[in-house]
This record gives sequence, structure tokens and C-alpha cells, in this order.
Amino acid sequence: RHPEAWWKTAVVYQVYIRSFADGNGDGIGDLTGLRSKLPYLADLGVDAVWINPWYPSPMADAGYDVADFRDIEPSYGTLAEGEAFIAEAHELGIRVILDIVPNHTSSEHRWFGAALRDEPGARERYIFRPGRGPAGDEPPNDWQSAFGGPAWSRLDTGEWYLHLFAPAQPDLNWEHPEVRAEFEDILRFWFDKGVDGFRIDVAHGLAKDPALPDAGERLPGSQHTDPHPAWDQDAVHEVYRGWRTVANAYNDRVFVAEAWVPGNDRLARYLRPDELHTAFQFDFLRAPWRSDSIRAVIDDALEQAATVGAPATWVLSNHDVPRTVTRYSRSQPDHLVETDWERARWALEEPNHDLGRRRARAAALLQLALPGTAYIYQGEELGLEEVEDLPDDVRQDPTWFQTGFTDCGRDGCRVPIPWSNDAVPYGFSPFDAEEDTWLPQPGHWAPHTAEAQAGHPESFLTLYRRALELRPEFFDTPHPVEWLDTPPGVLAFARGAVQCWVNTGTEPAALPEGSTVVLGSIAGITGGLPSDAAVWLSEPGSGESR
Ligand code: TEU
Ligand code: CA
Repeated sequence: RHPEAWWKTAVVYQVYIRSFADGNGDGIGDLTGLRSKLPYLADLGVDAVWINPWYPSPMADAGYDVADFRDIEPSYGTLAEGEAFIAEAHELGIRVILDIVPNHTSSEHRWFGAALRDEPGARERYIFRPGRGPAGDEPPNDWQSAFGGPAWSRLDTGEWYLHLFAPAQPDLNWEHPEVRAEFEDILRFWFDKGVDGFRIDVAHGLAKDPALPDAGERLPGSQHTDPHPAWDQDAVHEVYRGWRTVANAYNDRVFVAEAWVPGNDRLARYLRPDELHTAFQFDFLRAPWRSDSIRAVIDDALEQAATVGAPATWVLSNHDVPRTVTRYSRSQPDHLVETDWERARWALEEPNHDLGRRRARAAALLQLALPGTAYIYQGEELGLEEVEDLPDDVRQDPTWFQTGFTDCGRDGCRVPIPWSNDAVPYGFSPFDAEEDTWLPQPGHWAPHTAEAQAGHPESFLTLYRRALELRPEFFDTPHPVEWLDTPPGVLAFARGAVQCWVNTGTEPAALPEGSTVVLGSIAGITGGLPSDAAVWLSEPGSGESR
């Protein structure tokens, strides 16, 4: 392995704690469950975990509504258990990245409570404004919540407060020095407990144009305009320069920005030696299964990595977007997709999950062969599909409510993980659990449990384990991506003496003569690469074959 900082080449596993593993039988994932699965994560071979918010929360947005940034949600466990988890993960060589949510707090955070009681100075920490119109009963401006509907709610007192997400997530005022000091202190609190880094929720939020002007016409089909006075404002960079100073006082800590800004140029402004170390590049998960689109996305990401000096990041899915298998299981458009539009288009087309799985396996080999950091969302390694037929009455995502039940939201990728056994809850909860899982699992997941896949040579899980085992030697190297000449529909590159080939087309592709297949997305690949498959190859005589 090259002697780079760990986070430049890490494989990071995203744990959506609520749905990972339930230790006490209340149907909700927790720290006992997570700790019991640490050996699984070590076997899988990941370098780090990123845990979605685990702080006390009323769960209006599955924990992204934080009531106390210095504690742990009681239904997940205690602070002491969190510390034990960090220590146990470290013993197994797994780093721990937490999720910090600086754009907003829960409406049940003590600061918002003080604001509601109109304690002196308390409203200044949030964004309160009088309404418009003669009676002040229209919102202060035209901003829309990312989940649908206006971004303002009105209190009994007649004043309005801003929430770019759910009404239970009031936006903080980042011009306020107390807000800045508080978050730097929260970072230190967790760094002192040994946490290795933070994923920064909506890192392009926080700073708003102080005049709070109308945003104007929205982009076609989107919630946003570009530019938008609530997003990607220059003032946010000063916040991160402060955060970087905090992180630099510790060894080897990392920030990864979640910033849905249009294009890598805009993202690059966050990735500076005095700001954030890395950021998710989401174009990979927005690319259709087409060699030309995928190659363009890879080139763009690598170009940015070279210019900015931050590693490229490869994300196939997360807890906000439809699962990879399902994304690839329908006809593929010829352009990058907006993930929330996809759900609407998909209602019109039956998924072919076998096809989706075949492509997702190939995509995994591609992802793990690229230079930089790779993120795996829990269940991706099991080949889980989006659960699209959740009953309406179990849906919890505020998107579902705030769009007036027109966008079914993100619950379908958040269904509890199937670990073992033939029936629900598939070992997610203990066998004598008192409660159903917080979202119901499908009745047909028995073949997809981790246990069913564990010893199976052709399973998804085995493919991931094998790929992660081989990655350090084969692809975690300083060799750059060198594209190879390929027929249409085929994507292939060399990195030193090893190659990755992906066939998104309909015809089989000839592989280089004399090369050795190191790992294939499907079994039995020899001379030709079938449609929707991928291989890792070593060149003849390179001595790297296995
Ligand atoms: O998501 C940020 C965000 O911009 C989302 O609205 C995203 O565009 C959408 O989910 C795509 O469908 C982060 C978290 O990842 C998300 O889970 C939270 O709901 C949100 O912030 C608010 O904290
Ligand atoms: Ca539990």
C-alpha cells in the first residue's frame, strides 16, 4: 500500500444504525447490535465505518433532527456503549466516522426550546422573520423545503422560522458566534473520544444570503435554483476553515462533505488544505448503466482529484437514494439522473432485479478498482433491492408527508438488514423480539441474508469479500487509470499491470489474449466478457495472477 493518509484510499462502510442490527428486540437497530456485527465488518474487510446520526432525536427525520449533539439516542444505547464501540472498532483496525448535522437542530434541542420561550438572545441562534403580506401570514420568502412545501413555518406569536428540511429541523443562524463556537466544541468532544472523522451533513448549507432574497424560478423539475441564496454561499467556507483548525490539532482526522452542488468545480471550493479533506462525488450514483456516461463521470472525478489534491470518492448509493440494484434494474436513460425524479419514472416500469443484481455486481468491481475512496452502503454487499412496495401507513420519511403523499420518499432503501434465518426479521432482531422491525422486511429475502450468502462461492457477499481482500494488492496502488481501447459499450482501464473491464453493452467483448482473470463479477469468465459483467485481469507475465 502506498504511504498516504488512510482516508485517501479507504473503503468506508455506511452504517444506517436504525436498520443495521437490533440487540434488544424493540425492532430498532442499536449499539448492542452494531457491536455484535463488528466481526462481520472486519471479515468484510472495510477500513472504516460511517455511522448515520446516533444522537438523541425525536426521529422526525430518522436522526437528522438532533436534540443533543453530545450524547447518544437512548433507543440506540448509552454514551458509554458508544465509547466502547469506538474502542472495539479500533481494536479491529476499523476507523469510526460520525455524522455531524450543522445546518439545523431538532425543534426539541434546548436552544430551540429557549427560542420558543423567547428567552433573551435565543431566537438569534435560528432564523426568525416576520411574514409577508398585510397580515404577515405569508412566508418571508419563496424558499422551498428540500422535502417539499415552504421552508418556513409560523409560530403562534405570528413569527416565522426557516427550515430547509422538515418543520422539526429549524435552521441555525451561522452568522451567530455562539453557533460557531458550539460546533467547534462538539467536534472536539467527539475527537477527544477517539472518533476519526465526520461526514458533514448538507455541507453546502449553513450560510445563507443575509438578505434572504426570493430564490426565483426553480430549475425545471428540481427543488432548487442555481445559484440559490440558501445553498453553497461563500460564507460557509469560513466555517470550515475554523473546523479544519480544530481537526488539525489531532492526528489523522478527516472531514467528508455531503454537498449536492452542481459539478466538481463547485465541490472543489470545499476541498482545500485549510478546509475539508474530502467530499462525496455523487455523479457516480447518478450515472446510468452506460459505458459512455460512466467513463465521463470517472474522467471528471479523476480530473478534479488531480487538480484539487483530494482523493476521488466513489459512491453507488446511500440512505437518501434508491438502491443500486433497483436503479440498474430498469431501462437506462442516456443522461445523469436526479434520484428523486427516478422514483416517479420507475412507477411506470417493472424492475428486473436479476438484471439489476448482475449490473450491481459489475459496478462493485468497477468501484473498487478505481483510485480513491469507496463508500459501501449497508446491504449493498448483500445485493439488496429497494423495497418499493412498503405499505403507505409504515412510511416515515418526511418527504412522503411534505409532498402530500406524491413522492414515496427514502424509506425503501432503509429497510432493516436481513442477517440470518428463513423468515422476518431474518435475525435483525433477536428471535424472541417483542416488536416488529421499524420498517417491514419483504417476505422473499431469505436468499439474501448474510448467513445464506456467507459460504456461497457465487454470492454477492463473497464477491465483495474477495474484492476487498484483493483490492490492497491490486488496486490500492499509486498507478493511475489508463483507458484501454474498447468497443462501444465496454469500459476498460489498466492500473499498472492489472486491468478492470466492464461490459455495459449487449454483445460479449473479447478480453486481452493471455491475461488471467483475477476476479469476475460472475463465475466462469474466460475468453470473453459477457454483457453486464466485469472482471479484474492481470496481464500475462506480470506475476500478479492468482
Ligand atoms: O441530505 C441532504 C439532502 O440534500 C437531501 O435532501 C437529499 O437531496 C435527498 O435526500 C435526496 O433524495 C442529508 C441527509 O443525508 C438526509 O438523510 C437528511 O434528511 C438531510 O440531510 C437533512 O438533514
Ligand atoms: Ca433495539
